[in-house]
Parts: sequence; structure tokens; C-alpha cells
Amino acid sequence: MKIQAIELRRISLPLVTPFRTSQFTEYERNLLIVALHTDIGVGWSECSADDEPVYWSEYQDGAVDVITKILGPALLRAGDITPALVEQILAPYKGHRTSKCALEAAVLDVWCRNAGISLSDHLGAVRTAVPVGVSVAIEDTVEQLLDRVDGYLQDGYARIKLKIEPGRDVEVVRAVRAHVGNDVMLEVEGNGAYSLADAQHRTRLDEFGLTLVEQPLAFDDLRAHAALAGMMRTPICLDESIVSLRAAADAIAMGACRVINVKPCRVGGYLESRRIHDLCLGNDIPVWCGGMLESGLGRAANLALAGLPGFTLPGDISATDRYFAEDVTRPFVLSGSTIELPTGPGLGVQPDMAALGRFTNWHRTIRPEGIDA
Ligand code: NPG
Repeated sequence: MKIQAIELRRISLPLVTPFRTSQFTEYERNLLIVALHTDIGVGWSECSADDEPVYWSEYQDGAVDVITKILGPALLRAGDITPALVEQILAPYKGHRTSKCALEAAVLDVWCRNAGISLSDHLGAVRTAVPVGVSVAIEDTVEQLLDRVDGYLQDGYARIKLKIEPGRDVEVVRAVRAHVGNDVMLEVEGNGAYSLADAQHRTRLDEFGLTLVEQPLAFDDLRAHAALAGMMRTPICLDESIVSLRAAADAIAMGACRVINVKPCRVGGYLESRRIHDLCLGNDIPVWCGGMLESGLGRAANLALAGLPGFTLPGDISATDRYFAEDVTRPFVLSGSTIELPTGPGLGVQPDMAALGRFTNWHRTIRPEGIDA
């Protein structure tokens, strides 16, 4: 297949409730949507780089810039390509994994659509539905948090992950565990807000029967995570630290984690995600699929990935209505505590062009002969 043009749109989806982590608060989800025009059809994806580089180094203006000036033109020049070639073509340009992931995902979508197979079959999914969890934002009061958790449990979510930060951790988790009982799968996520100096305090989380504690320390400190792992009974799961297959192999070899969150936009794509999955499967490391408040386009792709056999823990792939009143694709809904994998060719969902038009606030097309707005 040959890429003829790369269309970028910035969209802004209002969130049904603000999303607060130890690092940032979002009131709306601003995403970059990619429509890849090729000689075999159009492929869709999203780039989930945030407005500001607070989750990690990439941000939306940077993604627009690097796709427009460097990554997009490299693909347009490449001639005949396949999904597996995207990574090689973009390899000379360091970093920018979220942008690379968006381009690879759009290529995968159109490639699979054209071949008449679903992305989930292409990646090797073995399930038709996957158990999903919910990532619960930081709330002002414990009462508000408990209300929120009750609602999600009534919805049917298979696990609750609480965002924590220094000062809102042990006592909050104690209250939630006492409220929900011991049978609910409970996890916590620190988004790198802690240091080894407060490790003694953190070991107190061990008393709550947590399935895991996610990314407590800085993203670039595997050594400190390995040290913390030796002090805590609760398994450590890494998110921000796992930027590639190599980083995953290092983390496993150092004993820095016992669980890995695979987030395609953080590791440069769905094919690298599958390699990390394979590595983990071979090392008895459970994986689960992370989320970035995706629209239906990213959610569909993440569901396809989460169908692989090593994804044994519920992912951050909530139903659409947990985040948005309206999406740019058909909504994804819970069926019990699972969401069904889309089955149609490619992503298995189509953008609703009217909704996409309404949410779009900026538009650009990159062609071999130049850019038009
Ligand atoms: O369900 O999509 C989801 C959200 C999961 O908590 C979640 N994502 O820190 O990993 C994170 C967080 C995030 C959201 C990070 C948006 C960056 C942007």
C-alpha cells in the first residue's frame, strides 16, 4: 500500500467528570485524530499525547509538529509499505512514540480493513470479550470517592484502580477497602509521585490486599523500583517506565516489577506492544492494557490488543460512558464486567463523520506536495 495524504484533526471531547491524577487534571479530552488516505482506503487512529508534557514528555503540539515535518513526510516518501515497515521507516527519528503509534495504528487499520480481517485477529487475540476495570480519579473527599466507587461497582467493573498521591494514600485506601470488602480487586497508581525516601510509609499499603501498586516512583528509576520491590509484598506494576521491549526486559531482569501495563502509545505502537506481551508471557509476568482516556478509535484498538492471551488482568478500557456523553464512534458498553472486542475488519468501528465534524477544532492535511489547512 502507498500513503497518499495524512489528515490530522484536533478534537475536544467534554469529559462527564474531571479526571485528576497526582500530576494533572483534565476537564476535556483533547485528542489528535489521524485519517490516513492510501491507495487501498482510509485508516483511522488517534494520538493520545496530552496538551502538556505532564504524563510524559510528549504533548499534542509536539505531535502535530513532528508528524507534519518529519514522520508524515517520511511515510509519504517511503513508497510501498506494510504495517511492520512503519517502525523501520520511522526508526531514525528518536522518541516520539505516541506519534509513531498513531501512524502505525492507522496503517494497521487500513491494512486489515483491506484484507477483510479484524485488528484483533491480526494481532492474535484469543478472546471475544475482555474483563475491564476503571481508573478512579482523585476526589476532594473520601465520601465523594466512595460514592464514585459504588457507582462503578454497580456498573459491573471487574476492578477498581485508585489514583493516589502523597497525603492521599494509606488512609484513603483503608477507607475504600473497608467499604467495598475483601472480594473486590483493588489497585493503586502513583504516577511517579513518590520517592524511595517514603518507602516505609508505602509498605503500609501491603495490609490492604492490593493486586498491584502501579508506577509509584519516577519513570526513569528502575533501580529504585527494584529496591522498593524488595521491601513491599504488593506486586509493583510499571507503566511510564516501560517505553519499549528493551525497557520491559531490563525491568524484568532487575526485578523492578512483577506486572506490566502495556500502553501502545507509550511504547511506539501495537506491534511493539505485542512483542512486550510475548516477552511477559514467556516470563510469567501478567500484563494488562493501559488507557489514556481514548476516544472510540483508540479504545477499539486497545480492546483488540487486550484479547491476546497474556492480558490476564483487567485493563483501563472502560465503557465509553465512563468518560464521554458522546464519542466519535459508536459507544462501547459493558456486558457484565467485560467489553466485547469489535469484530469487523480493521478497528471494527467507523468514525461518525457528523460527530467528528462537531468536535473538530483544527484541521490539516499533509500531502507529498505540501500542507493544506
Ligand atoms: O481509563 O483510559 C483510562 C484512563 C486510565 O488512568 C488512566 N490513565 O496516568 O495512566 C494514566 C492515565 C492517563 C490518562 C495518562 C490520560 C495520560 C493521559
